[in-house]
Amino acid sequence: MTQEIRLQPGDALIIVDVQNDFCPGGALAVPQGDQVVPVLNRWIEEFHRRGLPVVYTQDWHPQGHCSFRDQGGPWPVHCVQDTPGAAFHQDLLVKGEIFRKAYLPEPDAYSGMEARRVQDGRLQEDQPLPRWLREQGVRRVLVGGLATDYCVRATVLDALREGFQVVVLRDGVRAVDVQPGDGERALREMAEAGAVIA
Ligand code: VGL
Ligand code: ZN
Repeated sequence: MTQEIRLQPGDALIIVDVQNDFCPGGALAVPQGDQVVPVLNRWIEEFHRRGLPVVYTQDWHPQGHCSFRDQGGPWPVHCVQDTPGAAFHQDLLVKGEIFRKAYLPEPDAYSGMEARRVQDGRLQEDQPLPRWLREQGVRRVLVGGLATDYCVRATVLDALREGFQVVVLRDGVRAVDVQPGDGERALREMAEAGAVIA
């Protein structure tokens, strides 16, 4: 089901993992991952115009992270802390709070709801994203970014469990599709869990 979205007070925008390693040329490239950037930039500007919060998550792994193949994990080395691969795509408008996840050697964390706020360059263990959102009076989150079938999916399902209303920005997400159809299946799963696919 697709629906038109009217922004209102209590809305926040979550930009999930729009990082170089998830874009074409990156270590774990999502096909057409960079195509979310212009779409999300329009949403970011609209949120700023309305004075609504925009937050960004980053996959932020130490070297030797448990999700890497050389450690027995499923993924190539990607999004290593303070490397160009972990940086945001250069065309993404970055103006808002940054939250980082999976920053310890283990476990892995796909969900942005497990991310912690970065303040003055330092990660604040006691500021998980859901708490910060509640403190801002956020009731509904709009979610876009990478990848539909991993971190977007996990972020959306967790946000619903945390009690937020969730809208997935369909044009603003792309899937890894390790198996063909993973992205479409993830969208269906998110819709069945209560997310609006816009
Ligand atoms: C992600 C695979 C590994 C994601 C992160 O951001 O979707 N996918 N780490
Ligand atoms: Zn990762």
